[in-house]
Amino acid sequence: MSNAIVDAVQKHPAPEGLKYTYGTAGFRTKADVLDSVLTRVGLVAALRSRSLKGKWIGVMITASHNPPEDNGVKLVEPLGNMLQEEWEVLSTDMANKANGDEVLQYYNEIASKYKIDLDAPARVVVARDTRASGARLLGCVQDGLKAAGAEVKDYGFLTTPQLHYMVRCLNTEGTKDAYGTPTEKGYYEKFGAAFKTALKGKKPQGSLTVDCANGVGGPKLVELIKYLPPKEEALEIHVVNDNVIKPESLNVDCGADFVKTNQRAPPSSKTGPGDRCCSLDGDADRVVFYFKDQSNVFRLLDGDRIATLVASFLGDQVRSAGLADSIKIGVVQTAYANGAATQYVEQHLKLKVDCTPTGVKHLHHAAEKLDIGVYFEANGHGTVIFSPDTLDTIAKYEPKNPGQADALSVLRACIDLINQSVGDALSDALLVEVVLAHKSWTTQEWLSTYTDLPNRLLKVLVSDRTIFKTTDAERRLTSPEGLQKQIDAEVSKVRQGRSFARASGTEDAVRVYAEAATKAEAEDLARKVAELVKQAGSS
Ligand code: G16
Repeated sequence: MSNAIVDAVQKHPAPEGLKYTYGTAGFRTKADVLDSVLTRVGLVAALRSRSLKGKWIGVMITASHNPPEDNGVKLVEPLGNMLQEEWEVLSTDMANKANGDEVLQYYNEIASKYKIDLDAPARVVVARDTRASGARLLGCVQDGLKAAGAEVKDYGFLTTPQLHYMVRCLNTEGTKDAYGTPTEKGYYEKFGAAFKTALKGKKPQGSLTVDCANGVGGPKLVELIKYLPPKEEALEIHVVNDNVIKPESLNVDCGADFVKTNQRAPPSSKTGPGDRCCSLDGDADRVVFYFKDQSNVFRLLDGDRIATLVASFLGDQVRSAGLADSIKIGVVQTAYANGAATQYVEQHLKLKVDCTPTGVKHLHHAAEKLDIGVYFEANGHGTVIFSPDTLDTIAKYEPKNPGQADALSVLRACIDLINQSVGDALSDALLVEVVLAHKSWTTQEWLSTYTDLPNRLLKVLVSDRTIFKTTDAERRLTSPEGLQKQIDAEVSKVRQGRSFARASGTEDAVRVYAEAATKAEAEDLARKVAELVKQAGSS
């Protein structure tokens, strides 16, 4: 095995002078400098599986919302969670070893540090999105996995959440926690059936137009539709921007990131006033909704809105089922959550809000501490997780009257409809449809629950983004020195102002967020903070 590892690593030499980091969502950068990283990730995946006695570990090759020329890779833990932080550090170190001998030495060091039996079985599941570089990078991972002697299941093209689902299913198969059948068909059947049950005969108003960012979500949604109840009885879905034959169109002028960042519909959109639309991102783990109002003004219903809608609905069902005393719901957000959304959850829904740094892993961990944890990033990334005790309570509860029985059956169907291994744009979109159908709400009614504070998100290019260090769930900078004070001074000049800057973990840029009482003030604040960041980043 030792020679095989050295050979595999030498086959994909690391470019000189580059430093790789396992960031917000794994390794992510230009695809043409990733070969060496992918081979080493194969080795780490095999080690991680062996450290967990041969449990299946996932490897997803994707750069999600990034431009077509980027790619990336992330590792998935046995229950579909993001990789443990300790192993992120090991992955970073492994990616930066100079050559085959150093990699082999480090591989053996990890094995001895974690008492890993290198002869034990290693099992790894791989999948990829539709990027042109995906096939080549898959070959690089395969070389690493083969050298490490791992058993490999290659699912071909999947959305990121489908891969998480497969990993969880494979590891729970035949146990009391069995999550589903580990096949694509199994995924569609599970979510399709849950959607039908959760609707309880209610028909969503109008149709839903889904912009698939020209990514893998397109063909997968087309497949999922075959397993949903017929459109005459339930939901009519129009699939747009599903061109995966032209990978250079991925995320270009469409998709969840475009819509959220630019606060407008994809230029190709042909929908009319009141038409309900949503956009997925390149690997279908994020979704945002939107529509044009009667005055043709674009209205965004982002991750914050999905969280408030879902939390209020689940709260209603828990109360109606008679379980309010035993089950508490909480919401987890990041600093990007609109101030008005946070206020609405705390003051109107009367639920607890936690704030964590950006990155699903942080939100997921915080949500795991709650009975029902609703977590969404404003960019549309999120899901709901139910604690084991809560699942047990809901499964065993005997309803006392027909009203309780109804609510309980909706609640149980929602548990199946929500992909609890990770945020899943397809499952989240269906959940939103269920809630709107039950409430008989249009998007306008959903929007009118509260008024967002005007906000602006900017991307600033600097020479070294690593000098931007934060604290307090990324809401304050500790470095470069003095910058936070300057930001505070700008914030104090506008009404209801709030702004922060943080280095992106997926792109080579610093992100600046600002909100204020008016659009003009929010835009001005964002511009000023971006200028301060630019200056600090160039000195
Ligand atoms: C990834 C992460 C998200 C994060 C986003 C942007 O999303 O999974 O948690 O919000 O990147 O992160 P950053 O601001 O650090 O670049 P995706 O959909 O691209 O995988």
